[in-house]
Amino acid sequence: MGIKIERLVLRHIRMPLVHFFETSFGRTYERDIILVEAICGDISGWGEVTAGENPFYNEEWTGSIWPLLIDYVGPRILNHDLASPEDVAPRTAHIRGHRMARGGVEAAIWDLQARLNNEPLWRTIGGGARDQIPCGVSIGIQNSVDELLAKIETELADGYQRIKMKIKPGWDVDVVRQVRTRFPDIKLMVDANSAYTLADTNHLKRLDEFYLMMIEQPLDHDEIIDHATLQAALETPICLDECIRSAHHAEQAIRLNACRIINIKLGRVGGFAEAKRVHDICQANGIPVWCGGMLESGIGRGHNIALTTLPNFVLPGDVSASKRYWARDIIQPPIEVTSEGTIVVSKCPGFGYEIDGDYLENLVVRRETLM
Ligand code: OSB
Ligand code: MG
Repeated sequence: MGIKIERLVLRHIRMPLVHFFETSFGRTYERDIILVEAICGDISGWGEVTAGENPFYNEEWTGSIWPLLIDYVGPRILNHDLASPEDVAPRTAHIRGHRMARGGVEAAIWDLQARLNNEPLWRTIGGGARDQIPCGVSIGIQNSVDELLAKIETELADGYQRIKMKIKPGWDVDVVRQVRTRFPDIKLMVDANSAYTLADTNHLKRLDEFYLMMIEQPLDHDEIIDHATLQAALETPICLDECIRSAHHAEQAIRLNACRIINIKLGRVGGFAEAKRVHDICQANGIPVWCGGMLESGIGRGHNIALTTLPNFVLPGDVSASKRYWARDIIQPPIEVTSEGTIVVSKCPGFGYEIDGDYLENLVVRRETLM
């Protein structure tokens, strides 16, 4: 039972965050998100492009997504007979990079397939290993250590199972020490978003005394080999994020011992088909994975929940409640976290939540229908 995409509706929406989010590469106050609605007959599937507002996490940004989808991805996907959503990625594989743009369309078509099958997305992608997913939070760089400590306190009170804090040169060892002193027993990790080089090896070794679960992406965004050198010098496990854009990268990083954990992001690897391949390679090699976040709206968040039901997502991910990001989310009901720090996986068709269509339309800054 194949699918033919008759229309792709692109919406660029703008949503203010309830609190700014700061990483080593900058601060975000407001999200500019591109949503993809893939239409077949009277059924719509929804996807979210997870690129940021600037090309600082990777090379993609909201501004690159729009022309890429209109000029390259749309024409290669529309009105073709697709035997399954697995056929979407190969049709755009000769486009270099731009995995988030391609992945947003791919995810929309998986969601469409799930809705055509009248089943939850997690079933369509072959997940379903758990009916609740373990959740952590990613806490940005704050204006003061006191603010960071207060935020951690609030997140722990809400039940979250692990705390990730962002670090950068000047906001690292001393801040982590204060967090560890105050919270000696929590599951704690750090994420550097590529802010260091091998010249910082001795400095990064000082983090070993804090028995962190992992240090995420300390070195350059496309540098697997230096991570292997650093991992050999550190006790703390390295987790790769930015470096892993494909299953092939995962295989190379594992072969070189460049990391002991991998963060899988749907957009970064170009969609569900590649995310599953990364998952499978990690599983076969005893490398645990968790689902990363890109400050998604409820649509991308719903996709992340489905992804996290694959068996090797054994560590708490950066998939957390809607209210941590948005005064009002674009889905109904908003995503909530239990007092045990889990999200109960929806059994509704598709990604499991309703689009709040009226509210969504209020947020649209531009729209384009491709057919
Ligand atoms: O490196 O994981 C990251 C947000 C934007 C860009 C990169 C990252 C992040 C996060 C936020 O850590 C995770 C989330 O809460 O969505
Ligand atoms: Mg990261």
